[in-house]
Amino acid sequence: MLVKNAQFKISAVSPKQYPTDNLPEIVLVGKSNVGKSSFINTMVNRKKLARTSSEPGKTRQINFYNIDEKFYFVDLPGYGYSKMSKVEQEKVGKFIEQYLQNGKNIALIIFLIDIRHEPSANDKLMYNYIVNNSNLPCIIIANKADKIAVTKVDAQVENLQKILNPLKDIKFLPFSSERKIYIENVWNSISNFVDIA
Ligand SMILES: Nc1nc2c(ncn2[C@@H]2O[C@H](COP(=O)(O)OP(=O)(O)OP(=O)(O)O)[C@@H](O)[C@H]2O)c(=O)[nH]1
Ligand SMILES: [Mg+2]
Repeated sequence: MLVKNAQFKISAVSPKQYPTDNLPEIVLVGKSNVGKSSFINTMVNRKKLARTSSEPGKTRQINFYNIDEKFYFVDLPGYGYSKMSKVEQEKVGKFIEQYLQNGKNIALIIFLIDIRHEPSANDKLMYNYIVNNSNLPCIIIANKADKIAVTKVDAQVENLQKILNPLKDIKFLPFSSERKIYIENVWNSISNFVDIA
């Protein structure tokens, strides 16, 4: 898919500020620094639509991006950034929880993990919440695939799938914002859940 018009809509800190136009929402969930904001930029082919940083904890609010008036990409703050103050971590945790529990327009959760590492304890908690408790549709992206050899990508994705997902039928896909590869695969997978045509 070729995005024509991606626009920042609002940075929300409370449900009152979420958009009210009822467009479907595709939300990025994952630990801090895993590449959620970069993922949005890569998918819409814009360098700086969503703000990114090599320092974890860049995204502190819930940012909504209107994509061709068809859906929102929703950029959540990441969890598990240990250098963030306890108060700030709790605030971020509350934003995430409120959004996911509120989300009547959530059409798809894109859950990002790092292809190189075994999912963290927080990743496992989040995965469990999404898959077993929330009933929200979900796909898993194993990000930063450029960091391992191309020949090992498929095996590593399978490995992560075995760790997180032994019983469920959930799509796992590799991705790399650095190398801008696997983008079409991800759009195809998204199109199974959201009308993006
Ligand atoms: N090598 C590589 N680096 C990536 C990739 N995606 C993101 N990064 C880098 O990882 C760092 C964090 O990226 P962000 O997109 O800001 O991560 P985030 O998940 O939005 O982080 P928070 O906003 O803190 O939750 C940046 O330095 C990115 O350039 C990728 O696919 N490959
Ligand atoms: Mg971010």
